Amino acid sequence: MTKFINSPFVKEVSKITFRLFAHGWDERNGGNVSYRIMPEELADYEDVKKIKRNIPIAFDGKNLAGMYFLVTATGRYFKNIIDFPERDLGLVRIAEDGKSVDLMWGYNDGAKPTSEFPTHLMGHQERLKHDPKQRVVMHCHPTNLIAMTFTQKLDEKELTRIFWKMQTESLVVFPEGVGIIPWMVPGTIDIGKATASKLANYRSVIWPHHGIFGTGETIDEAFGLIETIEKAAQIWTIIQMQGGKIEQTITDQGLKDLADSFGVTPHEGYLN
Ligand code: 2HA
Ligand code: ZN
Repeated sequence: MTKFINSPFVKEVSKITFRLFAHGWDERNGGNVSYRIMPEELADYEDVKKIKRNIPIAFDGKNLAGMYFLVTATGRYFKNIIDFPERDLGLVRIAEDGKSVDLMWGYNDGAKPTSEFPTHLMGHQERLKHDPKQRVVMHCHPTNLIAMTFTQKLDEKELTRIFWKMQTESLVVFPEGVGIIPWMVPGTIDIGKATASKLANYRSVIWPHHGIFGTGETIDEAFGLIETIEKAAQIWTIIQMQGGKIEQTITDQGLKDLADSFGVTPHEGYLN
């Protein structure tokens, strides 16, 4: 029997939150991560068997009852989680009635799940319909991407096409494109619903003037998706700094050839 603090799950989330901070994408308490853990993966950990506390949540998670999530705490700094995982992370199980979670491990100074937990749960619920292996929802504040939400039209097709043309890798990593919601107040059920509705068609959703949500089967996949979108936004930003004049770019035919070669299907209607 081992302690959950030594599990690969706690290590992975501790490391990725520090890396998100180190990128400058999670200032102060910005950002949140939730990671679905399978009950059988918890069998060997002696300290996750008893309910430590019950915490009400502002969302009806009945459809997710019994599921376990390792979740960053509200108000905590991503730079600190790596040093205080048992304080700033919690392993929670969605209670039977869906209106609360049972704390099984962590949050040891009285913390609670992220303010964006309803959005995370709605996001998991939606993505699970499309991918039964869905496990991670990740939110952060990537700098160049946020800047582009001021200067570019908030149009999914237009922004996706810019990102696809900024680097060859983009189309391969997010052939479905990027979803965008209007600016909304964070931490609400409404922003959760809007985000989840976009996750029906996209694995990433941009929150204008705020940040991005990325999803995936693994921490690496969710992070890699966000990283690739932010890299495209960074290249776009540097192009503007170099004067903004485009001498040549990847053509639509080039992107179609790329998609064929990598066996991915670009979002219908996004290429001419
Ligand atoms: O967790 O980033 O959107 C703090 C936030 C809220
Ligand atoms: Zn945020």
